[in-house]
Amino acid sequence: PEASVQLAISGMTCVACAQRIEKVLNRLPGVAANVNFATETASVRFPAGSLQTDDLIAAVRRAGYDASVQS
Ligand code: 9UX
Repeated sequence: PEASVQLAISGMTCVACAQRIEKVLNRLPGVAANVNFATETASVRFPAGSLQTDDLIAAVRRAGYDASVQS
């Protein structure tokens, strides 16, 4: 089943940072991500059967930023 999560992203200093993170997330199979630089958030839809929220966060961290689940 498809799940969705809203992430708070930190460490973005320009609009290209958001595009970078979006690419990194969208490279994961089945993921559809939208990163908003202004609000420092990411809306992510992902296949819950093969990925977990932690996988999304790990991908963001590997790219040099940080992410946490937005409550
Ligand atoms: Mo521009 Mo954002 O180099 O790191 S992509 S500041």
